[in-house]
Amino acid sequence: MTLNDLKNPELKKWLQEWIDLCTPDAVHICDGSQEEYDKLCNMMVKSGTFIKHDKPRNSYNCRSDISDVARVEGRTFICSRREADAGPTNNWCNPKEMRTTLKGLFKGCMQGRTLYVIPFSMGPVDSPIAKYGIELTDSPYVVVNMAIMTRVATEVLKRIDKGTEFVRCVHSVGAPLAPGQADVPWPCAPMDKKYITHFPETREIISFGSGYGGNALLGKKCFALRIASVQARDEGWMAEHMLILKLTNPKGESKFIAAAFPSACGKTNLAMMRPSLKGWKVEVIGDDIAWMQFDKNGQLRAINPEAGFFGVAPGTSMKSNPNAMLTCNRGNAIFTNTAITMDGGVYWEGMDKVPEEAVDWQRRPWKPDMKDADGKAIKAAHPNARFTVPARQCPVIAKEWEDPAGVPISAFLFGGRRASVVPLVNEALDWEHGVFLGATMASETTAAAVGGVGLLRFDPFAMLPFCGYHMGDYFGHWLKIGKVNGAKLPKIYYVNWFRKTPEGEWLWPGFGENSRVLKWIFERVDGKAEARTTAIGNLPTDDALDLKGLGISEEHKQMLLECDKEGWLKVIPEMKAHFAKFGNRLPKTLVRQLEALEARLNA
Ligand code: TSX
Ligand code: MN
Repeated sequence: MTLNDLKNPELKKWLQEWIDLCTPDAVHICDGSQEEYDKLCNMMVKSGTFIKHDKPRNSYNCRSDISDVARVEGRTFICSRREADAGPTNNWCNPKEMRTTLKGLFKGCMQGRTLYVIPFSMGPVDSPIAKYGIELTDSPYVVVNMAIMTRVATEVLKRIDKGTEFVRCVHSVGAPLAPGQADVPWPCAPMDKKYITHFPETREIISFGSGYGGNALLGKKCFALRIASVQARDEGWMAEHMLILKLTNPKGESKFIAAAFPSACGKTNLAMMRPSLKGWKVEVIGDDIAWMQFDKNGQLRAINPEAGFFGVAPGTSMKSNPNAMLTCNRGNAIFTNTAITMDGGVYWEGMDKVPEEAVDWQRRPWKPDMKDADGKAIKAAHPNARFTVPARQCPVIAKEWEDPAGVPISAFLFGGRRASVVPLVNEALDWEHGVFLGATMASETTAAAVGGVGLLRFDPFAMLPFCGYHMGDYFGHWLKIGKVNGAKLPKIYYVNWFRKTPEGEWLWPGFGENSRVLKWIFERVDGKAEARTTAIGNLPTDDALDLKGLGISEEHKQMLLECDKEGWLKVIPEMKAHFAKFGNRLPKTLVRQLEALEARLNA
């Protein structure tokens, strides 16, 4: 398809305005074909942006600029008309003012480059839950990553041309080339010129200056969470930062579970876990985002709007996540900011076998014993190094993963990293209590984080950096979902794989052993497994949790499954301070939930 084939005047006007502003040397409309993917990858190999791996097959390595390695929350903006609508946890900018700033930055920004037009679908093209977008970008790295992470297709552009609604996404690395100027492997703009901007009222995303992940692959965090959360609020559905897994018991009965965790809790690991319990099976639908709607029968159904995994590489190993490793080993992967071994393979910290020698993510020779000036071990891969791989090649991808109708959700899991107080698993007393659990999700801070060790960092619903509107209103939306007529509401659970003994030993083995917790949840949903109601929620009774063969002592089991009233009472003031941030947009229901919890703990 060419620009001349397009009929939709609004679409043509939008495209032409950006082409005129950015003045690229060429315009290429992407069709999402394998041919196009291979061509662009070869081009990037020639230009020095990509290095082809000898293994896995058909895979590439890419090293970013050392200043462009992660999402930049400080440069991320919600440009709603009213500041109050962005809420206290987002950066806000007046949309008119931001458009003026961006116009200045985008003027001539694609000189010497090609503008790629990427028509993409978030979700299976025929799904009623799916939505379309078009990303304009001057980054071929973005094109090939979008080809893995979304469904790029001419069919999508045809539908948009016929009038189907779409989200307008514009991206530039912000590094125009003067005539004759040589390019660099990873062009980008300095930090003070990076802008990741969202215009929720007009469903637009405009991103300048960064080529990395969530800043540049606009279908993911920008669209599927920030813009989609606003669409979901307005249209009565849910756009959540959740994995979706399929859990099958030894009888062959299956349930689908969606789960939200803050970062560093092993969300991708859980999504494709190998259960230790015999006869139980976990398969993956998605590892990051869930879009959910109630069907005619009041059943909540979820799709994974993505088509690939953009996973954190360091820490991923045959021990922590064999299925992610096998997905990567099947090839067709892009590795960003990992190290390269001397035999042309890939390496990152935590991988099972440490090579004697490698080239690190900054293209320097690397050996395992190398230390920096402070005596700290030099890492081969950047801690935020990533693999981009197609979901379809995961050995445990569920057969329903592209079902346009979505999968029926039976339970929501929330969680956090908590060394004390929070039990292994806790069932919400009802929907509103479950929303309270989601709204008070938190992890303990580590030494590296500001504020010191042991304080709570709240990340309600794991959505704090990803909600496109006021978080108080977002809590309200969850409460409203609980009142949908005829809705079959999923049960809600709070899990904590990270309990430690006072001596600092892990109390729970985690990983595949988490299937024991999933089994209890499965059976609770069926009204079978037993629980006792406590001040904080429903906890497994003494023998309800299957701990056979684990060798956990009675004392440790008590610690994992106790309601630590004193510990909880100490956390209440932190919860109150957390809630206070949302001012008068905090639903009164949640204030009442907190008061009721305090009263139950004091009873
Ligand atoms: O992903 C993790 N999960 C979920 C797995 C399905 N991790 C890694 C977190 C960082 C991303 C975990 N780490 C989990 C877990 O359940 N639990 C722990 C803590 C832990 C670490 C090591 C051990 C045990 C627990 N090792 C041994 O006991 C030998
Ligand atoms: Mn995520």
